[in-house]
Amino acid sequence: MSYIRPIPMTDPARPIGAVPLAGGWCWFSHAEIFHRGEIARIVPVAQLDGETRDRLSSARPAFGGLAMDRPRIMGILNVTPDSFSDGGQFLRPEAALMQARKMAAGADILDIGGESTRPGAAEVLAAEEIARTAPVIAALRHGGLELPISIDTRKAAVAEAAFAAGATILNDVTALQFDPAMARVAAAAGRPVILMHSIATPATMQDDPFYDDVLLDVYDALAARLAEALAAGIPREKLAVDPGIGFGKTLAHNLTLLSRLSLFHNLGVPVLLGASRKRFIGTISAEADAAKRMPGSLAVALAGVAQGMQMIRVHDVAETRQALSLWQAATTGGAA
Ligand code: HH2
Repeated sequence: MSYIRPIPMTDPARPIGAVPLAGGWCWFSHAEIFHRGEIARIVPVAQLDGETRDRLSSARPAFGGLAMDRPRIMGILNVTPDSFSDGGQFLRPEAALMQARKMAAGADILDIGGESTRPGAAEVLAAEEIARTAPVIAALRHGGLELPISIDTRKAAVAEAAFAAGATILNDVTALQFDPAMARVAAAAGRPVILMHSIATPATMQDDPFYDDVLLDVYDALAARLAEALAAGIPREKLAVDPGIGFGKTLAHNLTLLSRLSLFHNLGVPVLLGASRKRFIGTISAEADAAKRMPGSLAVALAGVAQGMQMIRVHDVAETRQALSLWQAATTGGAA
C-alpha cells in the first residue's frame, strides 16, 4: 500500500499544474509517496491518479456549521481540578463561564472537557464529569452563546448530557473506542465527531509507546477508526480526524507527526491539531511551567496551519487569533 502526502505550500506564486490543498489556503504541486520499509519518493501532482488528486484537492464540507476554507480556532476550557495546564482554574462554574465568554471573542469553537486526559490521569466517573460540564454548557446557551461547542469526552453518557445541554460536536480522544455505546450515541444524535488517535488509556499511554512507523501507523489507525464510524452510521461529512499529539507518543513520535501532518489530508476529512502547551513544547524550550508555553504553542499552531490543518485546538485563543491573522496577512500579502 502507498501513502500519499501532498507537500503543502503557501507561497503566493503557484507553478502551472499546482492544485489547492483540501480546497483551502495551501496548494501543492508535488507529493511524497511512502511505502513501508522503503525510501520515500517525490512525484509531481500530474502523476497521481485522478481519484487521489481529487480527494486531496477538493474542498472539505463545513464541519459543525463552520466552512473549512480557513483555519478555525478551537478554544479549550477544562472544567477539571487537574488538567495539565489549566487544571483547577475553571472548576467553579462562574470561573468557567467567564473564561468561555472571554474565549468566545476569538474562538470558532469552544471545547469543554470535564476529565483530564493528561499522561497518568485517573478516570473520572461519568456522573462527576456530567456535573462539571453540562451546567456550564447550558448556562452558555442560556446566555445566548451561539458558537459551536464541542464536548471533550470518552463517555457516551457525558456526550448525551452535553448534547442535551447544547453541545453540537463530539470530541473523543479515543475515536469512539473507550465506550462501546459512543458510536451509537453519536450516530443517533447526528452530531459531528472528531476522531483522535490515542493508544491505551491516559493512565498508561506514555509507558514506552511503540510504533513500527509512527506516521503510517497513526494514519492506518485513523483510517480504520473512520471506517468504523462510517459503518456505525456517522456520515463522512460529519467526521474529522486528529493525530493526537502527546497521546501515547514520545518526543520523536510527536515531531515526526508534526513535520508531515499533511499526510492526513489523504483521509479526505478535516484535520484538527492539538498541541497547545503540551509536554514536548516544554522539553524543546526547556520550560517546565505549562502556562508559560504560549510562544511555543503559537509556533506549532502556525506550523500546522502552514500544512493546511483546518482546526487548531488551543488554550491561548486571543494570542492565537492575533498570530494567525498576521501569518495570513504576511503569507498572502493581505490578499486573503
Ligand atoms: N488534547 C487534550 C485533550 N483533548 N482533543 C483533541 N481532539 N486533540 C487533542 O490534542 C487533545 C484533546 C489534552 O490537553 P488538555 O485538554 O489541555 O489537557 P487535559 O487532558 O489534562 O485536560
